[in-house]
Amino acid sequence: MSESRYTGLIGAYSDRLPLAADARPISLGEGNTPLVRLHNLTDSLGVDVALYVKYEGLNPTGSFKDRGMTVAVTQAVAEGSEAIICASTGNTSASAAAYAARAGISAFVLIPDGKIAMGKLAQAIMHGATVLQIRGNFDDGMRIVKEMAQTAPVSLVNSVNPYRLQGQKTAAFEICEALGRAPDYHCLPVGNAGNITAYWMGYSEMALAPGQTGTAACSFCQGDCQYHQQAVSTRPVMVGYQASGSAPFLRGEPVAQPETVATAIRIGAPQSWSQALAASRESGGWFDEFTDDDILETQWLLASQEGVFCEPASAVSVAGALRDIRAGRIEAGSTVVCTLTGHGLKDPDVAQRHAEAAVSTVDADADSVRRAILQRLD
Ligand code: AN7
Repeated sequence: MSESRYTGLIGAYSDRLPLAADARPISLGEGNTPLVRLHNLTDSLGVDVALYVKYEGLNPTGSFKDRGMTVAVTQAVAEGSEAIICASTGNTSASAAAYAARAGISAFVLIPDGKIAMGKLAQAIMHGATVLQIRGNFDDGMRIVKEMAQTAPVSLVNSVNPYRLQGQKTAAFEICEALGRAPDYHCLPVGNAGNITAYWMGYSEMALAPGQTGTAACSFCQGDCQYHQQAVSTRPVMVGYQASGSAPFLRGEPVAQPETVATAIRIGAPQSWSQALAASRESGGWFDEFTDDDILETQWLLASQEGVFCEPASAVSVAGALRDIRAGRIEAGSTVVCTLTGHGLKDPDVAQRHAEAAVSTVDADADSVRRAILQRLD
């Protein structure tokens, strides 16, 4: 008898992933993340838009990278690989390290000097990866690991590995299943541009060709869930947002010295450049950019008004959606999904910038604490 409990993406979507049937799934139960509607933010804007976040920070290592990593590492192990390598701004290295540990193989991760969030480095270390901090940025690291994959016995698990994008496309499946349709707009942060490429692939596979009939395949039910009978016939407009200091898609060319507080997307030469442009063009989408201040303000807004804590890079998707909703570029009545790519706990340093204003020290007696409560509620 097959297991009915959720066992991760490969269990849920084996029919839509290019893995051999006898490949041993390397899984930590990734995927199946919540789609959370942001009522508070849209109510306070007074707009009639159904705004959702796909909370990918709730994956096993705290980011969307786990979706790609389960498939890439499963394939690497099936091919007999005993070591994986990646360059990373942090989340890919955390995920690669965890899945390598799970598989019982080695992980080598190249990270930019001093520019990755503390939580991500802690993960790579705890999962036993060999961490190589290079005197250079992510783009330098990317160049080197591509060469290593040719000249050393290591499998490359950055998103240039097609199995990564295959895994990541499943987030689009889950969104269609949860909504019973594709959203009108999908907003997400763009760094190396793998994820926007993967979502577009997922939505495209989900959509039925014009004139075709059928149902959206729902893998979690036996054909009797409320959404099962609805056909997914459309694809969303894909909107990509970048940090102003690291915005090659806005500049129209690679950025030599990318900078941003959102270190996850501090990337100047995206590897999936042409695929991301194609997704944008085919879907009628666009790119836009945000300053570090805009990004941090939106991160704070999400955490303090919706209870959703994401890392700075992730907040750029909601910053973008809110701006475009306010401007009417995303019109009233739309259904909008933003991907929150990573958990806020990844980068505690950024959060602590708010700590001075939020923490007050009082004496350890009931009167002092009551006074503080009443003062705050006044
Ligand atoms: C939280 O970990 O590239 O456009 O090396 O960690 O698919 O690159 C991270 C990327 C967005 C951008 N949000 O996604 C890495 C890395 C978070 C991220 C992105 C990343 P892509």
